[in-house]
Amino acid sequence: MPTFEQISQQLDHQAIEVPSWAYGNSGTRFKVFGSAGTPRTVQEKIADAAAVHRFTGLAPKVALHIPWDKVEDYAALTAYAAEQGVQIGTINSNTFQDDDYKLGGLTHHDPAIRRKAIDHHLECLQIMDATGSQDLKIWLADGSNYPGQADMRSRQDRLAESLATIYAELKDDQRLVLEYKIFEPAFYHTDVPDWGTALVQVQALGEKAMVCLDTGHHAPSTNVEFIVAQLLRLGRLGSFDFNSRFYADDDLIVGSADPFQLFRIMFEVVRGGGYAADSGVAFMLDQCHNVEKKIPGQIRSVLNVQEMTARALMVDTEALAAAQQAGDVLGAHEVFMDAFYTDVRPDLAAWRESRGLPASPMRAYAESGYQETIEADRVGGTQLSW
Ligand code: PSV
Ligand code: MN
Ligand code: MN
Repeated sequence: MPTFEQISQQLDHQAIEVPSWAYGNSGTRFKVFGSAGTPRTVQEKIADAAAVHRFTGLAPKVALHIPWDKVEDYAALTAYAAEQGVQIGTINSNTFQDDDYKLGGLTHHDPAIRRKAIDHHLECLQIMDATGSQDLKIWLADGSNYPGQADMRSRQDRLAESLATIYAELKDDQRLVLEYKIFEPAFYHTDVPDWGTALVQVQALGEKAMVCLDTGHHAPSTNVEFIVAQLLRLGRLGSFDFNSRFYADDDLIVGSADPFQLFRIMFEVVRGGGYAADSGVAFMLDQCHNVEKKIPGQIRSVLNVQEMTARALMVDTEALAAAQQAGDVLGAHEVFMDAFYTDVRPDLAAWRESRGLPASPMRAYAESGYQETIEADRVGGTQLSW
């Protein structure tokens, strides 16, 4: 097995994009709990995202969600982010909170509603021009609750047409990334429920259209790393929305429910070339911190991704290939598990120190006083939800 020393340089270029909405208050449909220090402005969300980067060196970009993060002046917001030491990353559209979209957005039977949803995406593209963002990420709540309610097939055609209209406006260096999700808020059918549908739709658009894999968006027991392998193989894995789940789209801290799954995913990412610095795969988090503190929640998340990446890089691929070739079932499995069971935490602490970062970002954050400062300062105004 390679030593940590042998793989450590490959950790240098790791970059994880954090979601602005992780710093706002969130909850379930039962209750959204307020919490001290929660941002009241988009700038405060960006400042918190920048704190995650300062303590970990792992999170140089923050993704925005429009209209949650709508501002007057995006050039000024971009400059503010740069002052804080981060960049604005993916722009996420939102067609799921407006009454007009009750029966759908890009798939709606009424051309006027479809036009409104398309125009929202064109506005997102303009924001990307101002922020220098590369990706427009589209997740649709579109679907239906009852058999017979909607014509599923014509909705696919309308979706293709709407996406093509948006795609036509992309600049050369911009991408459209389509995210699928099995269900919720629609409970009978969803218009982009799976990677197959997302793939078919993006392949019809062109080279600049990719698929986003949110780890919480599959049926229980789905082999998610197989989907990773397949999308990478086809050159269509645009991004991840990392989180973990016990039941459905729980949006818990990535690597908390199933670290082994995260390891398996990162192994396929490395195996398929998705970890290369120029792979084009954006590694984002899509999480909510309903009961835990948000900034440490994000720090824990990026550290979990780093830890499983290090372990995945340590798989002895030569020994693995040899065992596979020899048909040595348990030998191959053992090679794989050896890397998973390797505790890289002390090595990662030393790696951080050698790069001027705190050995324990969690402890350094707790001792920094940042949390106390924001809790004292951010009184008045309205705490942001998502
Ligand atoms: C939908 O469940 C989703 O995963 C999409 O990425 C949305 O943009 C995001 O959650 C909002 O939290
Ligand atoms: Mn998501
Ligand atoms: Mn989700």
